[in-house]
Amino acid sequence: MITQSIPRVILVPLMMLGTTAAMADPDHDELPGLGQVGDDSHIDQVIEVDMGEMYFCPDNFAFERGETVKFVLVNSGRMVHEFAIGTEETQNVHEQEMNVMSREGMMTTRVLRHDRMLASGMMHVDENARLLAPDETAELIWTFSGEQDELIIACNVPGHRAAGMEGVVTIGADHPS
Ligand SMILES: [Cu+2]
Repeated sequence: MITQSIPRVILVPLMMLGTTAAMADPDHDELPGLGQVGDDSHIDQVIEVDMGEMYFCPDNFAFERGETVKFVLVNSGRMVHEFAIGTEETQNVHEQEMNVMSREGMMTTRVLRHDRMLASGMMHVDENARLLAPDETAELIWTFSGEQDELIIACNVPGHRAAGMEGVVTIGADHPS
């Protein structure tokens, strides 16, 4: 687990890095029910998602099971925003981590402090999420191969999901392979 995580931290540009404290959590990489990181040579559709205060546009997605989607994420807002794919449970865990980051000064409403995240060990690649500063763009390629029929897209920056920054993913019949 550790040997896998360390190279990812080094290879991925800072703006692509997700943020959780779960590096030591043995269950973290399993992402039960969510699916998996997609192969960029086999993308079924590309969807641009505009993120701002306090919305995702679009915020309602329907995919076939096994479909690979490239999300092009654009933070056109004035605040830091996150795009995280998860279930109610994983989003709640992630929100608690984000609360800690906010409290500890690793991020403000408008700025990501990558140096402080690094220093506290709270920065590594979160495969199913991207955290974007204002005007940042990122990509997330995901294969919706998990068992869940419905997933949640959420921004777990403190207060944002409660203010409406969430979306729904419905997963239907199997995608023809
Ligand atoms: Cu947000």
